[in-house]
Amino acid sequence: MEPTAQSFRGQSPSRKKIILDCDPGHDDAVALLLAHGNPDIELLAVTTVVGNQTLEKVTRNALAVGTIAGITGVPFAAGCGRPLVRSIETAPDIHGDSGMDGPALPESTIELDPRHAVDLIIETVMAHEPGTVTLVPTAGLTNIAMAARKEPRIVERVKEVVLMGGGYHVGNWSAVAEFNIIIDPEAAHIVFNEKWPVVMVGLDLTHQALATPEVVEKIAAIGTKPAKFVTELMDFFAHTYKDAQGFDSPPVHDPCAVAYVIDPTIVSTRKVPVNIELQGTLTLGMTVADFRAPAPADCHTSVAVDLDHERFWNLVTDALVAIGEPLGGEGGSTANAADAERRVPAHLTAGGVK
Ligand code: PIR
Ligand code: CA
Repeated sequence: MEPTAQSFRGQSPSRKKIILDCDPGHDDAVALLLAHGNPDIELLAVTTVVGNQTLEKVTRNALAVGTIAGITGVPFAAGCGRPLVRSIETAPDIHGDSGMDGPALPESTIELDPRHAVDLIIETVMAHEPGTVTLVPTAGLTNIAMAARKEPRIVERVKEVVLMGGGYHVGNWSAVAEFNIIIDPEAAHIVFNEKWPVVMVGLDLTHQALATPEVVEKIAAIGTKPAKFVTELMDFFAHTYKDAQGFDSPPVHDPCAVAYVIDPTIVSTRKVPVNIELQGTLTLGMTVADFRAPAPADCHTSVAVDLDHERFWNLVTDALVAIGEPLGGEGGSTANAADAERRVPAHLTAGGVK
């Protein structure tokens, strides 16, 4: 079995293989840095989808984070530029006009893979042994739903889907709905109703992952450029989260899903049926979780409940220490920005998805 890609630590059969499907996004950036810097994760691919900002912007941001972290040999591909049914809804009040406002972003030295993210996800899952690839979506579920529909065999082949989204008692985009679910509820309905194991790392859990001043100080003390980049991200995120949602410290949602994959003892879960509300007038996009005992024998969904805050942030700081100072990485792609411009996949520029 030949992995299609490897991250900077080389191959190891014991590492957990993941595909990160994201919309960077301040917290997506931290998720990507954690996935790259942690020795127990093998990052097979990074895919992007419209969400916090347009597909074009979040893709640029993903490449910039990959460049800062020195990621080489991992394909980055752009996916869907709009949700399945609804019109595009972005989150500039939280993530700014660029989708990742705050730090200055470098020109990317990573060349975007020409494949559509949906095809890259399918090809990557099908190229690995059954039960070895975990999907980690940290954005709307459009790409994942499309992949399941285009190649249904991935559903039994994927090890599990560990997604950041939803909330069994909390909403952030309506009284009862979370952003990643409500921006494409039909896609979420598809993903939650396929019979693969789904772990919902929702707001109930991620609102415990606060970047407190002590956490940010610890990150700043690392003193490297990627660590400084994270403190600048957190500074912007703290201000918008205070203004828009009244939080004293911002919740850093997306790396919680990666942390669960690395060490499930950091995130406790409960097995409960979850479905997505598509009809409600007040409750569209709600992740309806049924906590009545006992859970049915065929229950394939679980929800994240409690976070070990200290061990979670230790994973993040350890990953940043492991990454060190890279910007662009060594021995990686030599593509310059003008080359990258010429090689932008057609689906990223065509059809009004900007
Ligand atoms: C965070 C997000 C969107 C809106 C708000 N208010 C806060 C993004 C994050 O990137 C995360 O994946 C998820 N969506 C949290 O709702
Ligand atoms: Ca996200």
